[in-house]
Amino acid sequence: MYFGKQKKTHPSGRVPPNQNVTTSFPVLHTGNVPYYDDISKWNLQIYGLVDNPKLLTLKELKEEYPQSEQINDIHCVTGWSKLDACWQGVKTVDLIEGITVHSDARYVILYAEEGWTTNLPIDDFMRETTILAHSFNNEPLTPEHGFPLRAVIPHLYFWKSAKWIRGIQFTEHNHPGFWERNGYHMEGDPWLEQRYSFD
Ligand SMILES: Nc1nc2c(c(=O)[nH]1)N[C@H]1C(S)=C(S)[C@@H](COP(=O)(O)O)O[C@H]1N2
Ligand SMILES: [Mo]
Repeated sequence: MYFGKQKKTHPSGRVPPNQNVTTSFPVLHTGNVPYYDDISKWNLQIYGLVDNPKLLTLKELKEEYPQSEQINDIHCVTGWSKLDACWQGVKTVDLIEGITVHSDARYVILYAEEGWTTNLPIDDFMRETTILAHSFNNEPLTPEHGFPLRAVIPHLYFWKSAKWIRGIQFTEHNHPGFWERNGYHMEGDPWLEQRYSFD
């Protein structure tokens, strides 16, 4: 007989263990919500182990890349899940078209405003479902939810989904980001409950 901790599961099968579905959209982050005087000065830097690093403006991202919609479920490590979140933006598979990533690149570091970072394996970043979103429900992201651009990596806990993203670095080695240095998991698969690195 098994006397271990009982896992709470959701009848739909869509919700990872020990998560509760919310219909609201909680705001969660450390640090300040950035304010932009002149959004034309904003840019996204793509660099590291690539042949051709890029510096993209918001206008370029919206006008020169295929625009996609992704409807997905998001799961925060603190226990809330939100089903059918609807994002518009550029999928990472489309973003990377025309960029040659070196074969020794195995990880991606996402940089946000105020030096916040998170890290993940390149395969997770490059999944078909990963999107850099500028809009939610067809409206520009609100400042609290990441305006002007955030990552959405739905199959990992939501802390990997950097709001206010400014940089994407391809690296050979894994560098723990902000929450990862504070005990969160290097990978963060909600179905495996990879919440903390000492699990
Ligand atoms: N730049 C930045 N991005 C971040 C965070 C942060 O502290 N800074 N927190 C993460 C965490 S823990 C969560 S749960 C989600 C929350 O996104 P939301 O506020 O849009 O719900 O953002 C993630 N992205
Ligand atoms: Mo979170």
